[in-house]
Amino acid sequence: MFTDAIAAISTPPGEGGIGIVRLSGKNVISRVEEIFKSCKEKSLSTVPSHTVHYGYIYPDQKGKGEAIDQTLVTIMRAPHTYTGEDIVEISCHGGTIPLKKILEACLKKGLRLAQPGEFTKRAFLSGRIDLIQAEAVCDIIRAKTDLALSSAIKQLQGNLSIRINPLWQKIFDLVSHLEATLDFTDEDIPQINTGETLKKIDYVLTQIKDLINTCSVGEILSNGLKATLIGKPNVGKSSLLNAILQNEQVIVSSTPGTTRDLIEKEINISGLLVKITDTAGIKTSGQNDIEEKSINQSRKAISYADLVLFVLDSSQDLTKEDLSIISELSQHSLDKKILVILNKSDLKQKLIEEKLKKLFSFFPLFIKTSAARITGIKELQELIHSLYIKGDIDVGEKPFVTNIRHKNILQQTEKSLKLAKDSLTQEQSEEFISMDLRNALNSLGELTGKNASTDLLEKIFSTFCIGK
Ligand SMILES: Nc1nc2c(ncn2[C@@H]2O[C@H](COP(=O)(O)OP(=O)(O)OP(=O)(O)O)[C@@H](O)[C@H]2O)c(=O)[nH]1
Ligand SMILES: [Mg+2]
Repeated sequence: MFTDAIAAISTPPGEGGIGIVRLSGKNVISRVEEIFKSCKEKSLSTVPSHTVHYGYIYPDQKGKGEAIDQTLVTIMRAPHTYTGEDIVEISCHGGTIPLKKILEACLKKGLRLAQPGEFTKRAFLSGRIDLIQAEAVCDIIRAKTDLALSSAIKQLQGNLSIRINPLWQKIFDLVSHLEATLDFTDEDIPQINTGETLKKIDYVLTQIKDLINTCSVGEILSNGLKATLIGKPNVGKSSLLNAILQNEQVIVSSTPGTTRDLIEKEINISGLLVKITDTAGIKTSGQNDIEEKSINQSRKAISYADLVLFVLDSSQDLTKEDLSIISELSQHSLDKKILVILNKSDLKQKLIEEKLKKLFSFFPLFIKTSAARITGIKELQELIHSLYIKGDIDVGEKPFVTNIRHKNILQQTEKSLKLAKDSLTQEQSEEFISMDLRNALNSLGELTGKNASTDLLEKIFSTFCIGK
């Protein structure tokens, strides 16, 4: 455990109803006692744990000079605290000056200013939470939607760790057995059974693959769904975006080629963060340099998207531009979801949905809209939501891998396990099998933090805010 004590302002800068200075570590209660005058004449050193006390904080010593602020002081004694150490939280009025002065008073009593994420780092180092849970704290703070929050809180409650820990244990048992047979050749340790060992490795591999498969959805949960509006000029892409956003944020005009740069807007569709990019209408070729560049940009935007919203003007027959986009999209039909929007449904219709479906069998979904009359927009949003929420994202207890560090480690573990499996089936020396399994074990240990290096911890916690 640490021998020093830390302090920081835990609430965000600016004005607020209340502000909190948080302290953790050795002797924090007795140090606050020196500057806190309880209105009920209580001594903080003897009050029970997890109790709140009303009184005044002074700059140097209680009762000496002018009080800084009227406060509520919460006392939490080790070990049942966030950091596992004694914690004091001073709630004062939420202004920059009272918070700053209370923090200064604490620092004068020998506390040190906490580094970013240091409270959570102490929680991790004291074994209160593992590294996956520590990272979830950051995800909770940064969650942009209900779904992101729901996934992060489950991660904090340990739903991913519960899946990882038994896998780590299984590999650990295999490695221990293998290394024992290698180290103590004279003793009576039974040789490993190839069939059984393969079975065990396969089991862990399947579990790891299952988790890796959740990464793409996990990415959508944490960073949002990337949707791109694609179509030839003038079909109403920008008008559709405005209709979805419910205001005129993007320029619309009857002149084809209005949109030139990519425009990204965020919208929260029932808890799902959707980042919609409006693009320049794609023509078979641009007439000038700027048009050519805009068209190329649009093509690139297709490759970034999770979901392509392909817009057609249903009041016109298909043109060669539509057909060329369709042929381009057909190459993405396996790696992306594609939704065909038949816009301008308020005008006399030339495109018949049924005929189109036959023509382009790879398009899974069609929807009719009128950006001008704002019809079909709600249905479009519901369709996007149901495509992911009822489709890929089952918001049950199943964990999603939302963190790129976790994804990389799981892929690394998968690689090592496959190598171990190969070594085993090729009847290579047990040293090789043991080495591959140990690599897998170390990777998983890095994931939960069992064997995370100081550098790694530094890297992770430095992205946290101060006071967390
Ligand atoms: N009647 C009708 N007109 C529409 C509809 N949606 C868009 N428009 C009109 O179609 C024209 C083109 O709309 P935009 O939203 O600028 O089309 P775009 O696809 O973004 O065009 P570019 O940016 O040039 O590629 C404008 O005059 C819109 O008012 C619709 O649903 N019905
Ligand atoms: Mg436009």
